[in-house]
Amino acid sequence: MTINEYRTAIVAQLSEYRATHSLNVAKAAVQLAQKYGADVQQAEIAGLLHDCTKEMPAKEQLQLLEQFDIMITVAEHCAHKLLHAVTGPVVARTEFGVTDEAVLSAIRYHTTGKAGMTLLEKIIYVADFISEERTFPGVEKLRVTAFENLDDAVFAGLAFTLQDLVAKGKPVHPDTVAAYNEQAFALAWAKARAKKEREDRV
Ligand code: DGI
Ligand code: FE
Ligand code: FE
Repeated sequence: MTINEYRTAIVAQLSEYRATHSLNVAKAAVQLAQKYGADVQQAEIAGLLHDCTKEMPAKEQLQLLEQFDIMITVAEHCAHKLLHAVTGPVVARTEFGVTDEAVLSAIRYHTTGKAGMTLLEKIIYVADFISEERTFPGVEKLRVTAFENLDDAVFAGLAFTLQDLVAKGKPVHPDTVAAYNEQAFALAWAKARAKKEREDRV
């Protein structure tokens, strides 16, 4: 399928709100890909398709996963909002004919993130946050950060999600925790080393 065909199919398949969101995420993903030297076409396709199963009823998504022998964990069982990231790549592959594993993986981890994200995965994770129609407090600052330092934007997104989930007493997916800790430990480690170097100098 061409990019235009993906776009038409997504607009036909999703509600007006979700289609607009998908077009906006694709647009932000393209801009981020240009800024950070990622493949623009992969970014656009992943952006367009990232929420392709978001409006499929949970029951149908669970059936689809059973049909394809895909295991989910207690986290997805307890939070059905997480299912669309697991079923998204299945539908992207079977209905949209996407075979590019990098694109499929960006769809797979767009909701939780994970430790060791690729550039494309980071771009889709951040594009989903800064998408034009988003209005949450702090989105303007995140839009600026996204084009200054992608890792900082990923970290801010993860921290925002964590705070929101914890405030509501909801379970946090282990991939979200791992993604957050990867950067949190790296920052803490860098700080500890800098402190030691300062101390060693005197
Ligand atoms: O699909 P979108 O609305 O565009 O955005 P998304 O795929 O990031 O989904 C966001 C929803 O998923 C939001 O309601 C928070 C929820 N979510 C994200 N990470 C986690 C999570 N829910 C749980 N329980 N645990 C997580 O780690
Ligand atoms: Fe999503
Ligand atoms: Fe989304």
